[in-house]
Amino acid sequence: MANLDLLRKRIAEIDRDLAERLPALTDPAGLESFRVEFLGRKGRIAGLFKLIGEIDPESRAEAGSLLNALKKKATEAVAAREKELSDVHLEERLASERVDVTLPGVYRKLGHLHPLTIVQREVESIFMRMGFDLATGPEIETEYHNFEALNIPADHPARDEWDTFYIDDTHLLRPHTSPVQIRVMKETSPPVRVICPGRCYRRDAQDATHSPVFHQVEMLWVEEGLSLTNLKYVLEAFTKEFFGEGYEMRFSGDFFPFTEPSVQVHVKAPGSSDWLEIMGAGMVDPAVLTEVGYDPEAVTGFAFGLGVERMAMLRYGIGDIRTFLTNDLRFITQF
Ligand code: FA5
Repeated sequence: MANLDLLRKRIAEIDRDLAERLPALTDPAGLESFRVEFLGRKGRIAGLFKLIGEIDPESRAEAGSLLNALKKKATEAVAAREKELSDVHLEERLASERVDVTLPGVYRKLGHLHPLTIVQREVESIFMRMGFDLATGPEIETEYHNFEALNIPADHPARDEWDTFYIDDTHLLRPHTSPVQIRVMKETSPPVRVICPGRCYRRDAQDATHSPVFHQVEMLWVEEGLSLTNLKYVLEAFTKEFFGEGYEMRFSGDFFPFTEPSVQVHVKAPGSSDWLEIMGAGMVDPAVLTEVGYDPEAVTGFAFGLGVERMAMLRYGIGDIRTFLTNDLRFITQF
């Protein structure tokens, strides 16, 4: 036969267990089995409620209120511990996932243009501001555009220098951008004012100023009444704008089958004693104008073929053309 004293004893036990065991629980699963043990339908507190029927009738009301108080206290204690655990968990997560927004970000270094691209684009933009159009032609060129149309027949000694890498019997990697002149003139009637940038290939042995693969920018201007004086003016205006003050330019006679007269242009950097050849140029040969269907009595023209690598060497003070091609980051990141 249960009595109130016995019940009080059991309640005190549960009270003690609550006080001792609850704070030791650290994970949600442990807390849940604790809850089931004490507050579940078959739990220890429910078991005490079952005893009420065995208690003296006059003490049952008191027993009921004692047990209700216990149940309330246990429910609140479990809920409080549950909240504590989730707070601790949250703090741990916050600590481990902490982001210091004041740290510098992780960023990918942006690349930049190759010095040859920078130079080529600058040459283009100078001439485009002077009213020139841009034109391009194929790197695999026909013998006709590369030689015959440029007044270089099969037996002409000038072929030796420009006979390069043949793809088949009639196609070769172009050794200069001059064939683009032919393509442009065949498609348009005068006046013509174009620049034609592009890659060229030669049998040249590699040295400090020669590379078997290099870049040229071709310039062509055909109109009524143009003379060598106009060519000289254009070249002087261009080199002055490209290099700025202090650079010197020198013209000397040369020979190209497709220009008459022909000149070569050298430039010297300030403080340097070395002249570097940057281009071949001249008045377009009447034979070339005739070949493309122009009337050499009505129009005259001039052209040049400019070496992009040489321009970059002069501009940046680079002594060896090979540095453009070696992909050495110590060099390339300086631009
Ligand atoms: C020519 O290629 C002519 N087509 C230029 C021309 C065009 C003359 C229009 C008249 C009218 P040349 O072979 O000199 O000419 O080459 C011109 C420029 O290209 C040279 O001054 C040089 O700056 C550059 N060049 C030539 N060969 C190489 C090479 N192997 N490596 C680097 N640059 C080169």
